[in-house]
Parts: sequence; structure tokens; C-alpha cells
Amino acid sequence: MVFRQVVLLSVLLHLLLFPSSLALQKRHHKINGPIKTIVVVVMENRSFDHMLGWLKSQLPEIDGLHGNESNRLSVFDEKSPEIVVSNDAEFVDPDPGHSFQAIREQIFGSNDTTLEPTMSGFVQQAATMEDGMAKTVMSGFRPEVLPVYSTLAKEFTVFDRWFCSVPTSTQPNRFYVHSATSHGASSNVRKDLVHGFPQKTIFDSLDENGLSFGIYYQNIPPTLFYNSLRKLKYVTKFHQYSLSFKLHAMLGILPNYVVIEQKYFDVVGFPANDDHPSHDIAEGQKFVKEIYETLRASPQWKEMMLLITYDEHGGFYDHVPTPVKEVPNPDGIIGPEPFYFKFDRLGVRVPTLLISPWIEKGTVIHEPEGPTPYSHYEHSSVPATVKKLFNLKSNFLTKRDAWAGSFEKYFYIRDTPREDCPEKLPEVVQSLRHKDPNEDAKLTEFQVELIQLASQLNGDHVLNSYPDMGKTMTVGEANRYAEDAVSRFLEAGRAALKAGANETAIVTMRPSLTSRRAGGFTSYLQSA
Ligand SMILES: *[C@@H]1O[C@H](CO)[C@@H](O)[C@H](O)[C@H]1NC(C)=O
Ligand SMILES: *[C@@H]1O[C@H](CO)[C@@H](O)[C@H](O)[C@H]1NC(C)=O
Ligand SMILES: *[C@@H]1O[C@H](CO)[C@@H](O)[C@H](O)[C@H]1NC(C)=O
Ligand SMILES: *[C@H]1O[C@H](CO)[C@@H](O)[C@H](O)[C@H]1NC(C)=O
Repeated sequence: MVFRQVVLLSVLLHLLLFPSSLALQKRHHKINGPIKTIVVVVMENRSFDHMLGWLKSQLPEIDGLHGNESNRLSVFDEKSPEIVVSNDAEFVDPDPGHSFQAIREQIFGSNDTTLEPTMSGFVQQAATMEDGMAKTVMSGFRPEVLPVYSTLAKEFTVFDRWFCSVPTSTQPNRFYVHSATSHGASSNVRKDLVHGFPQKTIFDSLDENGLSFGIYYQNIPPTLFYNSLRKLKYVTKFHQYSLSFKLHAMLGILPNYVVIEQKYFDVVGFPANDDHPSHDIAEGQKFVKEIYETLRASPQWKEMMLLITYDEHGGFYDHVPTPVKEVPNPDGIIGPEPFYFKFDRLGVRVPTLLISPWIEKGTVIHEPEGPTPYSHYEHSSVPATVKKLFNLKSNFLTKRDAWAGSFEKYFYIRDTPREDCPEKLPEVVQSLRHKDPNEDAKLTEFQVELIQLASQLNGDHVLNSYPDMGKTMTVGEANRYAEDAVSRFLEAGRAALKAGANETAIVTMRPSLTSRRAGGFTSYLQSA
């Protein structure tokens, strides 16, 4: 026994003292710029005007709301009643329209995409959904209701021309943030896509260059929709937010690229904090405050940037026309029937905040200066900027991040980081939802997709109930199911790594519902 421990110890020491030549070679990558840690948070389903439009009264430079913007109930009927924007947004329960068709109507006022994008069809589209929705989509928050964002915007940087990458729902847009394509997905994840999405990601580029990354998740990380992230070598990159985020920040060991995932399921004691309707925006504000204050207190603060954006606009009004010109298809893939979308126009503008001590207080970033005259800031600007800020040797991921605006130049204006960044943000006292989470609620479309992902991780996707299993679950059940699936998948991965498995392999679990035994699980390895 003692002998075995000595052997084990010497193997460990050997590994520590003589890292493989590959690792040594990788470690030579030196980041040239001032930013060594990039933290990305993607919230859910809110437009720029809905969240920050009314902040214009306090930050006149932003392209926000004057208060006279409006939409007609019937776009092409000049006698039809108008609904003007209002600043009385509060708790939104029903979820406004954000399917491909709904968004097309919001942008063009009809299903004719050869028209100018006039942003005139929000009211008309919402009126088809339910009573009151038309007014809801035209409403925005007063700055006092979002004290964390209002302070961050004034203290740091707002982008007022940052668009979703695709005029459609959550998943495709989330894919663009880390891979500059949705690999053809123009709606929710295809039901048959059991093996995950195959495209190369910014995580792979970072790994190729010997840089580190980490995903701090709460119930289930949608980044596991990328097939690549399921590889054994990446299993150790996933950390539970509640256990590790503050600890890593305090110790100064956050990796180069950090993704923080929200709680996507709303359960008692752990309310969702992704801002998705009907979740409480106040929880999202508290979450962002916690992230900011944690990073601000970290020894890594002076080498850091935090980007907060929204996957898509969630059906809420925005007055800035959606870019439709010279937007490149990322990878030649055309979307599925019935739309055969070419991925050649962007989605609606979303709120995006950039926080770093290297950028002047109160900066507003409008359009990028290139790389083409038609380039815009959109979600692919994240991998584009990571490549430039970290001087990665890897190529761009697709034609889209090669085209998207990048914003590294803002980090080179000052010679030293600011010393006057606030340590604390305002308290969030006002809860906008005056009741507890409803754990018995049915799942939203995105939550059903997360359950499909969970069932891919735990092996249940081979059962007949896939892909419908989420449809019969309550939010409470789904939360437990998702957490269990993620922890079993990561546990099996760590065990396989320990057993010396090839680190490019992916663990495939046997269905949990048939094979789960007390304290154990079964799995096998599949080469990637
Ligand atoms: C709204 O008000 C602003 C500022 O007063 C003005 O410049 C703009 O033309 C108005 N827009 C409309 C649609 O009336
Ligand atoms: C939308 O397209 C359909 C054909 O696909 C057409 O029948 C319909 O009139 C169009 N609606 C509008 C508002 O243009
Ligand atoms: C791991 O698997 C990959 C793909 O199957 C293969 O190319 C590679 O050589 C394997 N590595 C080792 C160390 O066996
Ligand atoms: C927001 O999230 C839902 C998931 O609940 C998703 O289906 C949808 O695409 C997103 N958009 C809106 C407007 O809700």
C-alpha cells in the first residue's frame, strides 16, 4: 500500500516536473495586450431599447429612445391605432414572439424581406399573440429599475450597435457567441442532433494556442451543445459556479476565457437569473452585480474584461433597423425548410455592456470601423476580438467572425488601468415579480431543448420518449433531471480520464432510466 502510494506520488511528480514537450511548446504563447482574462455572460431575450433605451435621458450619447417611437397595430393601414413606447416595463409573464416568422414580421412589417427593415411590425405581430402583448413589447425599463445596468453603463462602456447574429431564437444566437456560426440551425436545435453541433469553437482555438478556458455553470451549460466541448480533455473545464467561481477569482486563477452560465430553471430558493420572461429581472440584476463585484475584487481585475450581452431580443421592440446588407453566410450552410434561410442578415439590436478598467469611463461604442464597410458588432465579434486580443495563431472560425467588428483597439487607448472603478454596485431592492417561482410550470421551448441536451448527456436520447421527454416535465423535475445528467456525464468523464482514456474521446452513457444502479453508472467511450 505504502509502496503504491510512493509510485503514484513519483508519477505525479514526474508529470509536474517534466511536462510533455507539447505542453511546453504551448506554454510559449504570450498574450501581447493588456487583457489576459475575458469573461462572457449571455443573458436571455431582451432588446436594447427594452433594457437601455430609456437610459438615453442620463447618457445622451447612446442611440436610445426619445419617447415618441411607435408602431401601428396594422403596419400598412395609416388609420390604424399607434402604440407608443412606454417606460413602465415590469414583470413580463407571457413570452413575446421570437420565432423566425415572428421576428421577420417585427423587422419588415410583413413576410416580405425585400422591403426596408423598418422595425414597424412589433405591435402587429404581438397583437396576434394575446391581449396586452402589443403594449408589453413596446415597454422598456426606467433606469432606476435596473440599477446595476444603469451604473455599469455610466461607469464603463455600452455598445449601442450590437446585433444578434441571426434573426431568430435562442440557440442559434448562442452558438454564434463561441463559434461564429449555428451550423445551419435557424430555429431551435434539430431534434435529431443527438451528437451535438460539430463546428470548431473558440474554445478549440484557445486550446490550440495553449490558453485556458473555463465554464462556470449553474444547472446545465448550453455550451455542451457543442460536440467538441464534450471531449474528455475538456471535462475538467466545467466548474460549478456556486463552488468555484468566487474561489477561482479570489485566488487569481480564473482561466483566459471564462463563460458564466445562468440558472435557466426557476425553482424555489434558486430563482432563475437569466432575465428570460417570466423570470424576475431583479434576479438577473443581482447575478450581474455578484459577478462584477467578484471580478472587481480579484487580483486579476487589472487584466480583465467582462462582456454582458443578450442572445436575442425576445420579441421586444427596438427602433434601430436590423442590418440586411452584405452579411456573409458563415460556412456555406443554408437553413432547413421551409425558410432555407441563407444567414445573410443579422437579428435585432441587443443590450451589450463592456466592463474593463482599461477603457475610459462612460464610453459609448457605436459602429466598428471595419474590417469591411458593412461590418457590424454582433455575437461573432466575441471570437473575433478574442483572436485579436490574445493574438491567437488559429484562423478565424468562419467567414462571419472574419467580417464582424472587433473592439480590441479600445484597450490600447490608456497606458494604465483605471483606479477609480467602483467596488460595489447598488443594491437591488425591488423585486419585479411578487411571487415565488412556479416549479410546476411547463417548460419553455429553450428549457425543452436543455432537457434534450441533458438526455444526450445521460444516454436517455436512445429511448422512445426522446425528443419529447421535456414536454411532460415540470420546471422542478426538469431542473433535477438536468443537474443529475450533467453531474453523471462529468463524473463518468473524469473516471475515464483517470483510467487513461484517449482524451479526444467522448463518454457515451447508457440510458439512466434503465441502467442506473445505486452509486454507479455505465458508460462507454466513443472516439470523436
Ligand atoms: C422624436 O423626437 C426626436 C427628438 O425630439 C426627433 O428628432 C424625432 O424626429 C422624433 N421622431 C418621430 C418619429 O417623431
Ligand atoms: C406571407 O406569405 C404568404 C405566402 O407564403 C402569403 O400568402 C401571405 O399573403 C403573405 N403575408 C403577408 C403579410 O405578406
Ligand atoms: C486518440 O484518438 C485520436 C482519434 O481517434 C487519434 O488520432 C490519436 O492518435 C489518439 N491518441 C492516442 C494518444 O492514442
Ligand atoms: C427566448 O427564450 C425561449 C426559450 O424559453 C426561446 O424559445 C426563444 O427562442 C427565446 N426568445 C424569446 C423571445 O423568448
